[in-house]
Amino acid sequence: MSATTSKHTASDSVWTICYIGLGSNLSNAMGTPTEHVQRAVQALAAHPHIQNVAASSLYQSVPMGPQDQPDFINAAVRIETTLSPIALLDYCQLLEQQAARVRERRWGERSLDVDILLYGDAQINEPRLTVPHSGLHERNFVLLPLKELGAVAQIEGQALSAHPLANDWQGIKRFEQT
Ligand code: ROI
Repeated sequence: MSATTSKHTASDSVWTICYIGLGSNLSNAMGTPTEHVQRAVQALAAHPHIQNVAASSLYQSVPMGPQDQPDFINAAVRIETTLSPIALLDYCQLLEQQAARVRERRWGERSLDVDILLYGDAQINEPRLTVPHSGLHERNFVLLPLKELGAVAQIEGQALSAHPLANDWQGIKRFEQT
């Protein structure tokens, strides 16, 4: 988005750079995994308090957790927002509901996960929200799209770009639409 079409105005409060993780491995009446993820990116960009949205490629990854479920479609999104962390979380959870998310088994299939991975350099430990996201450092399906977006962060004391899992392509590939 160019400066002239940016939603930023001088009277706005601070725009914080955030990274959001998206994942889906379940089709339902609302769409396929790819559609769930792409619709979430569009809905983030449409929010009046979110601007300059950049999405990574789509990735196809083997499930972490029970193996008797379909591969996931994963992506990460870089946004700038004036929303507070909890207001952003509320919006992420609304997007999950709009994808008709139902909780089946633990670590099982889901139509859409929308997770706040990083919120500026904030460290948040609240009942509803942990940032940086607690699983971030052990998931290459999160770290690879984050690295593609040029995210700069310390993950468990190590630069994201140098993190072994952020360079590990085992079980994950870029998703090519057919
Ligand atoms: N596995 C993969 N590959 N991608 C995900 O997004 C994902 N999300 C989850 C669990 C069930 C832990 N496994 C995943 O929530």
